[in-house]
Parts: sequence; structure tokens; C-alpha cells
Amino acid sequence: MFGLMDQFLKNDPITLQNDILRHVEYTVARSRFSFDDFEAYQALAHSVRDRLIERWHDTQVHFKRKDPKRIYFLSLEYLMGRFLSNSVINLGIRDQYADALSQLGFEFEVLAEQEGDAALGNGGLARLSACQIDSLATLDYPALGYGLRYQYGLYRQVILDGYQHEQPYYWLNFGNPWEIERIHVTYPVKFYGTVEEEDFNGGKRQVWVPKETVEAVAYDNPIPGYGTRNTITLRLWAAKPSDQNDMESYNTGDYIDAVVNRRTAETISSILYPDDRSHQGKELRLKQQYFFVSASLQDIIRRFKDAHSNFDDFPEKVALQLNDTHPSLAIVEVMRVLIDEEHLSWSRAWDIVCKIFSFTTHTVLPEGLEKIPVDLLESLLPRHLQIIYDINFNFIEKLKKRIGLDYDRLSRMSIVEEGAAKSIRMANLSIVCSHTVNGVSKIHAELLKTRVFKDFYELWPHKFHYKTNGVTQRRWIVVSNPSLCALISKWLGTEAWIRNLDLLAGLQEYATNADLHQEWKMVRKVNKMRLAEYIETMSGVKVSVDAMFDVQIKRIHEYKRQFLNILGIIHRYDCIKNMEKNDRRNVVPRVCIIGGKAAPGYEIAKKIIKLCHAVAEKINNDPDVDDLLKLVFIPDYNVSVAELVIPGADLSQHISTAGHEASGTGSMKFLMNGCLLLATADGSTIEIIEEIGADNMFLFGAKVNEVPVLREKGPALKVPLQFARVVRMVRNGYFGFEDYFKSLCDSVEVGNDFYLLGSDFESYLEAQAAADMAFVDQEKWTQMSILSMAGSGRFSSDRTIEEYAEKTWGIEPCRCPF
Ligand code: 26M
Repeated sequence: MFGLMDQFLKNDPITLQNDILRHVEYTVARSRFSFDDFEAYQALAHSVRDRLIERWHDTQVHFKRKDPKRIYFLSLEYLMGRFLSNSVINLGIRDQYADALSQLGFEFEVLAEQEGDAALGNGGLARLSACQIDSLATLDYPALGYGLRYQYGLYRQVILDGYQHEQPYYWLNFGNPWEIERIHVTYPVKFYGTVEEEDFNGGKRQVWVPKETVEAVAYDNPIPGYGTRNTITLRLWAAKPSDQNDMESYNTGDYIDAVVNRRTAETISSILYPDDRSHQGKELRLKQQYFFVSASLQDIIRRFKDAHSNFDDFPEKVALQLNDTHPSLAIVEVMRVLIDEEHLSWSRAWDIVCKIFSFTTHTVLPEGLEKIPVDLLESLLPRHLQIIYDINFNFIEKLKKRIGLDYDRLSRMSIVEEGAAKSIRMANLSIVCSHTVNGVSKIHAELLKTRVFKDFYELWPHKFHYKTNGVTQRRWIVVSNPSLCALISKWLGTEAWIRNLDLLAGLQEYATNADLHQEWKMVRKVNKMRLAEYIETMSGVKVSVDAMFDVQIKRIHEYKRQFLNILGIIHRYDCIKNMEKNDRRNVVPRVCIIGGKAAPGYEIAKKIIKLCHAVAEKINNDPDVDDLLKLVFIPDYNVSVAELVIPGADLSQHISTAGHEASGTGSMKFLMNGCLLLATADGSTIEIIEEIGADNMFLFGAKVNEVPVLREKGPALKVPLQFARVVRMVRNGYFGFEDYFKSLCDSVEVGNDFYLLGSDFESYLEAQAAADMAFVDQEKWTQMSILSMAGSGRFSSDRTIEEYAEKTWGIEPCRCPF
């Protein structure tokens, strides 16, 4: 009997081989006697998919039977990267597959490289969603992630003559075996139209008469947990034309036009906005947000109504997490559905809304807060605008009673921003309607309370919390650094750390053990060789693995200060040039590696990329310098590039101007891999210092509280001579492109240097010198490296998710029996 079987699919090498060959023949439709690496990858992926689906079905049935309170994670961005390795590792069948493949004459690693990244997001926020989804599955939480299935992911970065160019990334070109199209899970999403008043129960009510309908189709991506049968869903929505739109044609021309117009529906989910800074008031972006919110909520409400008839139970069964303000229209949509469609009273609907939403913000800067122009909202979602006005009216009335007629404060806190162009402040809406507002690090929460949302904190101190970000060790150690993974398990005598990262602390006692040192250095060297090979293929630059690999990879931003890094490299170059030949022997050789994308419209960020190439050109071709200094830019930085670069890094830089990085998660990935950090006391670094101690890091720069004081000084700020000198070199055309770099140089001149590169420069160079000193003593360096890794336990997304589950969402694990 099928019903009594634990699982249909077996995982012995013979079954796996047969499965792969069957998929070559029938799914990929190639001959099982002749197929290439890509076709082998496709067949392999389908065979893994079958196993995922089996567990996924079991999990969904289990959740349905238990009917626990669920967490719905709403995010417009996910940077999932590749699925293959992560899936087979979480399923616990990587070695079996590797064996099966080798008997077929294929290497697992080689096939894994065939997969393109799922890059449906910009940067930190999007990768955080991906890490958190992995933790939700691993910890058995009844969770479901919702997102958009963009056809064009984050653009491909191509460098021509040192300039960034953006190319469309049509990632679905070769099919996507990791998703399951649910042609029957579709919902109509409506736009535009008018609001009419009609009689209802002896009174009046507002009804929205929309004008356009687009269909949302679900694509499910099964997300397996590690060490559990639980496999949860990441449900991504795609837009399709709807048959509900009127399409009466009177002649051929009308008919053709009508069909052509249908295709505009698909544009809604076609492209990811490639900016990680701000909202630009674009209609398509607003459409995406509402499309996402409406489809997800119809799905959530349908699931609730399947098992419940009274909406008062809704908060006992549903928690909705807003990943930044991008999905915050969900608040308004729940109000609209409950009032207009389910006919609840305003106050009952409001009661429910106030219990179900939690909001996490990922920005520090007030300028980064999302605003939606009222005229846009009025034309696209007229009923929603009314509801926002009503929410705001009630809020302001109550607020007046609390704080009196302090009009400045009232207008700062209002959800509606008055002015020439009226707009809706999405953060204010989210704070007013959520029960909890989370920051992403301790310092971030402090800044939210004292600066960004001070007025709200004073009103509702109980709402404000923080959950320090974390990353998943499954991807960032087990998948990306298998030899370190084996070493850790060997020395700890267990693999339990893969589900409980705190156990890494057990390695502290071996921090000076000579045997561990030797094995550790070996693992690191092999990873560096792999990275050196990649660098040579990508940029043609040969680098020595004996040099210190110094890495800065992240989105390019002024506040992240890649420019400071480059100016430091110019200084190092200048010093080597001006040295006696004999003294050069004392220089610690470095390979400086920079990678990251600039938003297409972000001029200064693009100039930083060009400068990096111009400086690299000069340094890498200077025989005086030789192996003492190399600079390489790694193009098209993404998740899978990170998986290759991080394990091979000796030193990594996290050097944002203090008070600007909400958290930062890259640093955690480096830390877990035994890379030392050169950093400012900003974001999560402050908590990393608490865990591993300042002695094991290279810290520099102004502290959060010093930054405003320094800015205050403006033109009177003292700037070191070396700084003026390196900026002048760029300005005077030492690296060419004088005119092009002028505005970049202007941005750090005295009086104009908002991100304080000048005033931090001296201590930056000191920290760099300290790193050189430490690197000379390889035993000391290795000890620091071990202690970095051993102290990284707190920065697992498992810990973050457990905190959210207990303190914010009020949910419990729901483990599917094996
Ligand atoms: C908004 C509107 C329109 C188009 C795009 C956006 C937008 C998209 C992404 C704005 C911001 C976006 O991301 C911000 C982000 O990635 N923040 C980072 O979040 C990380 C996870 O919490 C933190 O570690 C980083 O410090 C923070 O910069």
C-alpha cells in the first residue's frame, strides 16, 4: 500500500543513477547514451526535485492536519542563488548523488556549476530573506514565503574599458527545474477604476469598481530544511493576462489590439527594480507591490477560510511579516478585504490588523524611507487611498489626545506627507499598524529609537525591538566551504553545529593547537588557490596565494566607502614606489579584491568602479610593484561568486561610515569562514566585537556618536596630508580620466566629505598596518582566524528566526514525522 510507505523514492546509488538517466531520456529528451554537462545537470536537478516534492507534499499535509499558527513572510526580493547543492545537502543525500554521478562519468561539482543564480533581489535585504527561509524550514516552523517571480532578475554586470554596463538577466531561458507551476492556484488582481457609494444595511458603504484585472499564477519553490523532513514553500507570483477584462472586438484591428494589450499584464512581474536605495514614484513599481500583496492575501485568506469561519480567530492562525515597507500595502488590503468583502465593521477589522502585522526595517537613513505619491495611488488604488486617509484620521485624532496640538510633531508623524507633491509615508503606515517594529542590529534599533522614528518610539516604546541579523551556515559553510566543514566536524567530533552554530565555540580550546593550525592553513590555502584560478580566468591577473587576500564585496555605495579602500590602495602603491628597493622586502604582499554592482542610475558609484579599474591597470602593470600589490575587480558579483570568494579571503573590509549600515551580513559569512575583519564600529560589527573581542579584529574610524560632531565641524575638519595627496593623484590624472573623476574627488573635499573618508583615513591606514603586522606572524594570524570562526555562533539566522518566532510572531515548530 502506498499510504504505508515512508517514501516512494529510494536514495541508493543504483536508484539515483536510474532516476538521472530516466530524466535524461524523458524530461530533458536527450538520448541516455549521449548528453552533455548541462543536460546532465538538468536531469540531476529533476531527480532532486522529485525528492523535494515528496517531502514537500508530506509537510503540507502535516501542516494542514495540525493547523498551527503560520508565519507568512512577505518580501519583494529573494537572492536564492543556486538550488542544487543546497538542496541535496539539506536532503542529506549529497554523497549518494556524487557517487551515482561518478559512476556515470560526471562530477557533481562540475554539474553544480551549470546552474544560474536565482537573483530576484538587490543586496543585503534580499539575501537575508533567503537565509531566513532556510532557517524557517530547518527549524520546522509552519512558514510560507511569498515573493514575485521576476522574469528579469538583477541585471548582469559587464565591464567594458572599466565601465559598468547592465545587461538583462533573463534567467528563465533554460527552464527552472526548482519551481512547480500551479496552474490552478491563480487569483485575479484588480487595478484602477472608481469608488462608488451604495446603500447597505440601511446605511451607506464604499465599493471599489475596478477597471483592469490581471491574473496571478503561483510558482512554488520547495525549500528543504536541514536534518528534518520539513520542506516549506516559497511561493512566487507571475502575472498573466486575465479573461475577466472585456475583450469585445468589432473588427480585426480591435481584436489584434486587444490581444496585444493583454501582453502588458505580464510586464507587472517582468522586471526587478535594480535599486537598493529608494523609491522613485514609478507606477509599475506600485503595481508590482499591490499585485504581490493582493495575490498573497487572497491565498492566505483562502487557506484560513478553508478551516475557519470566524475572522476573530484570524490572529490566532496568521502572522504577517513585512520585509521592509515594500509589501506594506498588505495592511491596507487586509482592511479593505475585511470591510468591503467580508463585511466586518471598521473597528473589528482594525482590531485584527493591529494583531497580525510585524514590520522589520532595514534602513538607517530617513531619505531611504519609501514614499508613494498620492496621485499615483489615487488612480491605481482609489479605495486603498481612502482607507489610508481613514487610518490616518483615526491615528491623528488619538494622537492629539495624547500629545496635544504640537503641529510640528503631528505633521512629522502623519502617514500623509503634505506639500506640493502629497505622498504616503509607508514607514509611518507600517509603524502605526504593526504590533512590533524590529531593527536588524542593536545599534540600528538605538538609531531608530533616538533618530529615525524618535516620535513613534516616545509614543509606543513597547513596539520597538531588534533581532540581530544572521546568515545560514548551511549555505555559507556546508555548501560553499566543504573542506572547512569537514574539518570543523572532525575537531568537534560531531555535525551537530550545522543545526546549532553555538557549538562552534567548542573550537576555542584548540585555538593554539599545532595540528589544527596545520590542517586549518591547508584548507585555507586550497580555497585561495581556487580563488586565484578564478581571478586569473576573469581578469587575466596572476596572483600569488602567499599574499594576503584582502576582499571587499558588496553593493557599491558611497556610505560603504569602497572609495576609501581604493584611496588606501593608492597610498600603499605610492609608499612602495617611494621606497628604497631593499625596504620593499618588508612589504607584506597583498591581493586587493573588490566586487559589487552599482545601481544603474547611481553616477558616483559607477565612477568608483571605473576608478578601481584605472588604478588596477596602473598597479598591475608596474614592474616596481610586482607581487607586492595587485588589485582586481571581480565582475558580476552575486551569490555564487560570494560562495567562491569568501572561503578564500584572509581579510575582509566592512568600512561604512559609522551609523550608516543597518546591520551588514557579509561580515558574518567571512567570520564563519575564518576570515579576519577590518571594520568600523557600525551595524552588526559592534556585536561581532562583543563576541570575538576587539583583539581579534582590526578596528578603526569614528564611532557612531562622533560622526555628527565631525560633520558639524565641516570645513574646519582636519584632514591628513596623505589623504590630500592620494586624492590629488586621482584629481590630477595620475590614473587618467581626469575629467571623469573630478566629481568623485569633489565628493571628498574638505567641507564636502559627508562620509568622512578624510577624517577616518589615518586610522584606516593604521588598521591596515596592524593587519600587515599580524599577517607576518602566521601562527598568530591562524589563531585569530580560528577564534573568529569559533565566535561566529551568534550570527546564525537560526538564532534570529528563533527570536522572531518566540518574541514577535508567537509561533511554534510543527515537525513532520519522518
Ligand atoms: C525600494 C523601492 C523601489 C525599489 C527598490 C527598493 C529597495 C530595494 C532593496 C530599497 C532598499 C533595498 O534594500 C535595502 C537593503 O538591502 N538593506 C540592507 O539590509 C540588510 C539586511 O537587513 C542589512 O544587513 C544592510 O545593512 C542593509 O543595508
